[in-house]
Amino acid sequence: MNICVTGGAGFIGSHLVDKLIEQGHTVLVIDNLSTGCREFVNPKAQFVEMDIRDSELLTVLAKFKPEYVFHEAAQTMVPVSMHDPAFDCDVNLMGLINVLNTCYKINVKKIIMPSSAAVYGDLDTLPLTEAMVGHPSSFYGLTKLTTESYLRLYYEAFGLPYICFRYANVYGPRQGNGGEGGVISIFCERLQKQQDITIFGDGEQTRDFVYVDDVVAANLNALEVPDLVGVINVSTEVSTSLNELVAQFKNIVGHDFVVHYESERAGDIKHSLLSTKKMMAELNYSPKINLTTGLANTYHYFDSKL
Ligand code: UD2
Repeated sequence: MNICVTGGAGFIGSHLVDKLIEQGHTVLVIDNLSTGCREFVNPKAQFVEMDIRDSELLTVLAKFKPEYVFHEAAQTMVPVSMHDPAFDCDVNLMGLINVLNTCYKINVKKIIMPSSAAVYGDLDTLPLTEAMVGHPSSFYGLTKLTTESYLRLYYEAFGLPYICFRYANVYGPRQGNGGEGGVISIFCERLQKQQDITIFGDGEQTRDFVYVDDVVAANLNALEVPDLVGVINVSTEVSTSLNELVAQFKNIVGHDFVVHYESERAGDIKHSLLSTKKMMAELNYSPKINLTTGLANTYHYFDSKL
């Protein structure tokens, strides 16, 4: 099949492209390389350097005629959204609308894209299920919640089917170039360089860390269920505090390191744990990689970069 991946030079997008190529698909990557890396783009993929807000997107996709579009290009950083809500909105909503208009004009079968755990905000009842009403505590969470509503309306008003994944905290090789650093990639990079690490807050905040291969597998399964439309968590339903994460790093790293504690970051969620029930029932997928294995793989990837 012809498949377009926006953000295919980025962390998650580039892994997805590799798997799609492995499965024999013809893949077009659209990426403006603002945070993505040209070297991450599979050499067998076609590549167009373009911003998702560019009006020429329609011309490029009309020529390529994708059956499916994976829209991975986004502003992904919670702190960036707090410093510059307008930029976050421009990329994540105006860019989205350009992609959606393009998809329905060229009759794409389905758009598959990420939302985020950030849409839930700090809800008390865990694990978080898709039916819960979110109360985002960051502008990033707000644009992602609004994304879900745009997808629903493009489906109801224009008949464009969609699957929207609420990703938990995704980690793995290739994370951390440009703006896409998460706590695991930041710690890996610093520890590889024998530097200290910093925890924002008391370290008792918890996250649901999901390995990138599991996220990619969930995306691929979405191609197998043509009638499925809606919002689905992609997570492990395993809760890990940052202090526990540091303890796991101590087992892997092989040298002593210093942990500094600083004040909490604006917009941060305290606890994030996402139910896997719907993913298992409707996508027929459950995560395969636990944190110990995923962390070791990721740490050794950063090792090989030095
Ligand atoms: C992640 C996603 C975001 C969104 C959100 C949903 C990443 C990079 N971002 O944001 O896109 O989906 O989840 O809830 O995956 N921290 C430290 N020290 C550091 C860096 C971070 O203590 O050097 C803390 C940070 O304050 C937070 C936790 O680690 O409490 C996780 O931070 P993150 O930036 O990895 O991810 P998060 O949860 O803000």
